[in-house]
Amino acid sequence: MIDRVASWMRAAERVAVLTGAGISAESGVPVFRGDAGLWRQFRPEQLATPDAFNRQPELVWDWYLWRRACIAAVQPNAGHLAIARWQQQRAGVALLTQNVDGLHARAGSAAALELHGNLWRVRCPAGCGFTALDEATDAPRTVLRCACGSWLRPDVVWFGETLDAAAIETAIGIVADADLLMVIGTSAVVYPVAALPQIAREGGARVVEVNVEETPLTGQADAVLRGLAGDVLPALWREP
Ligand code: BV8
Repeated sequence: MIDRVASWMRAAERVAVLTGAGISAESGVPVFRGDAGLWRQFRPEQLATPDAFNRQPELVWDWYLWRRACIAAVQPNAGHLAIARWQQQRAGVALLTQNVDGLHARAGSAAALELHGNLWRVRCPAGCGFTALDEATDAPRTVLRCACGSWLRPDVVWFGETLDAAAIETAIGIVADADLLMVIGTSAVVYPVAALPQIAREGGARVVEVNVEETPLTGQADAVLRGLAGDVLPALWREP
């Protein structure tokens, strides 16, 4: 199946790549719906919400600063690096990610459409326009309030919040126009991103799932590569 998908990649003019938390798992970044250590008593749906932030901004910031420290301590893995190589070595590869960890950029991917934002960026929710992109270091951000007095927030899309309209429109255009969609390391349950593979299929694309376990997408995929992204992805493309 690897060889068949590799031949699809070579033949495809436009390849869309959609990643989720699973591509960062081998770097050591806890996935969402697994056993995420000290945060296991919380579900992301409880903390990654505007309501949680409005009620307990310190708790939500503790979670994001903990995640920042986890991410700052790790490196991109072979899966991230393989995708960056695809983008460097051939034309027509568009990268969409649900991840907010910034690891695709650190792996050398020039353009990753970050559909759920980026936890290294903060913004003022009170509309004063302040925003800042912090260095991916383990030095915790200490300024959590805006000069205008409001709490700053991580510039990510929380549950119950709509995605940036331009970003999701761009993503829909990319997958609708793709010949091949690679869906890597996502449980395919979070909408509206989880609707993208169906849009790709309706546009005539082949859909390939790379995952260590079955997901709601598995039955709809044209090919399933069951394995670690860090093992599977490098095998899919050899420099011509
Ligand atoms: C929206 C940013 C309009 C924050 C995230 C009821 C009320 C309100 C909303 C809803 C509702 N019902 C449904 C919704 C919509 C909701 C939703 O889909 N909920 C789900 C849980 C049912 N969506 C939203 O709210 C979205 N907005 O719809 O607005 C609206 C408004 C109001 C009401 C209705 C609609 C906003 C969604 C964005 C939320 N923000 N993150 C942050 O990260 O801090 S989502 C979060 O989950 C991350 O972005 C993450 O990327 C994303 C998806 O998770 P995955 O990436 O798939 O990660 P997961 O751990 O789940 O899976 C990892 C996979 O990798 C697994 O399959 C595993 O097997 C695999 N894997 C592991 N290791 C490897 C591997 N694969 C390969 N190799 C490996 N080594």
